[in-house]
Amino acid sequence: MDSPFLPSANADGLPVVPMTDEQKYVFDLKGWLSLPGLFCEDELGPIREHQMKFLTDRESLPPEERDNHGGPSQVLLDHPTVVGVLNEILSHQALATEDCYGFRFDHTYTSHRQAGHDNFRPHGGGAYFAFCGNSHIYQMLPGKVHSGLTRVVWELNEVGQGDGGTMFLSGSHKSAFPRPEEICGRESSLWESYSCPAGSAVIFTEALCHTGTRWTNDKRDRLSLFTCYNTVNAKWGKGCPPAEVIAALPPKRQTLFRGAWHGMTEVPKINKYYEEDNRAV
Ligand SMILES: O=C(O)CCC(=O)C(=O)O
Repeated sequence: MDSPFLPSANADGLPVVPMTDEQKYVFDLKGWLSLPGLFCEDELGPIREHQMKFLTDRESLPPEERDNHGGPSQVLLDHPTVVGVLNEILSHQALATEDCYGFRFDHTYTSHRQAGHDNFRPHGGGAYFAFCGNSHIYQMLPGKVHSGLTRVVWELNEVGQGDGGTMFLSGSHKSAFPRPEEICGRESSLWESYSCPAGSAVIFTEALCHTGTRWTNDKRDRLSLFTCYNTVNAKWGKGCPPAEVIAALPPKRQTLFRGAWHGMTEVPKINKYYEEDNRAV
């Protein structure tokens, strides 16, 4: 299926996979979408190794790999299926070209959790009614949505039913009422989650109420990246990978790290490029 969106290939030249109509409907209805099994075991090995070194022995990595998304983990940034989703729900096509993404990286963190680790702290929801400076927004017109600040969770290990993946109050990105006391605990049946093989992505709008929970699997740790993207002219989280990390990426991937501004006319006055002096802070 051809897509009207640019770019049509990722930084490695792999064709972008457009969202299906079913995925669009589910994402708009629920506020989140799971994309199972995007990377296979052979591909995941070097990524896991890089993540664990980054967490526990950072100095052992060469400087250009000292970032969550450096070295072997850079392919997580613009997997063709994830780009297809971000092109549809986030991209501002006025700033997209075949060589430049229409959205930006915002911030990320890696989380390594063993059995008993608990991150239950529901937050967000109702952000259909938020103003733009909040970034946690959700907008829609018939046939088109805009997800605002958008989180891509990469599950590098398998997540089984009940293991403790991220939980969502599906539909709460559009909820008009405050969340009542009865729906504050983790026992509410309204919480939804997922199980997935290693190498899956789960994408959600930060306009949605969501939370971590207790990781229960004592045979398998949770190893996840929580990477956020935003519109080109907005940034929520502080910071950007070091310049030497970005310099080692292919040019199209570098455009994810350009400064947070829009501009107009021709490059360099319109923000359709990355250079070291056009790097986000
Ligand atoms: O811990 C999790 O599974 C979810 C994390 C979370 O809520 C967040 O990053 O905003």
